[in-house]
Amino acid sequence: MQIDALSLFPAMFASVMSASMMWKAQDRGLLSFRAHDIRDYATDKHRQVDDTPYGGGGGMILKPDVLVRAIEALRPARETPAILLSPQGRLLTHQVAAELAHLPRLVLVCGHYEGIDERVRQLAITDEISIGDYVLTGGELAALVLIDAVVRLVPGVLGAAGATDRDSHAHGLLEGAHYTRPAVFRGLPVPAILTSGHHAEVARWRRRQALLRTWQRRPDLLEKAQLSAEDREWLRGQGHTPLGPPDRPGGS
Ligand code: 4GY
Repeated sequence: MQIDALSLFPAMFASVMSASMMWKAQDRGLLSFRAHDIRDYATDKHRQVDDTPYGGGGGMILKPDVLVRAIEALRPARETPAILLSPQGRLLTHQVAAELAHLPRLVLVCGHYEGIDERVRQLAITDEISIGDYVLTGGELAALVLIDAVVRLVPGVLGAAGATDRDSHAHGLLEGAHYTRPAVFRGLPVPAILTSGHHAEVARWRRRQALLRTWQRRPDLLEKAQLSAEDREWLRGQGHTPLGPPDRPGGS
């Protein structure tokens, strides 16, 4: 996968992209990443990238000529999405990340200051994504969040042990608790079932922990999750009143 980011502060990408899994993905040849300076696409002698807004009001707006030229230079193929990171975009979820992880190439556009000229959206942006309902000073941190969420889903990036199908949200439930040695820590024991060696019982316990945690912390997710008859039966036994969708064939 090739990812190109456009930013006025391309140095913001360096530390995140040269650590941990993002580094390994590049080292293994699974990801090619480059951050580009929007200012390199300015043509006047002052290399001006922003200007005051028509109609007044404060702040600066990224100039459309510079930004459209930059996006077009990085996006020779019409199939490559040019994604603007903004609070006005569709919310980034596991499903959105999984959809993007299939694509061979992404161009990420990071605004700064008050925003971008609307005509950039009309002419050169194909998708707009938000990482949450809050406002950042620029799109760079949002782009890094998107890159991390997408790249870890690219086959081979996490290696054999890093199965992403067990992730929180992959099946619409939160993950349950995890434990490692020691067996007792400051008086707190590891649940006995995990050291019992009964794999089917462990799997059932984990499923129930995930159901319980999702019910307690994110009941909205439980409403949408695909639950088996056994899941619903068990939740009812815990006092949960089932309001979610009816059982679906193949739900596990
Ligand atoms: N939230 N999700 C976000 C953001 C900053 C002004 C446009 C967000 O994705 N991006 O807050 N971005 C703004 C700053 C220009 C981007």
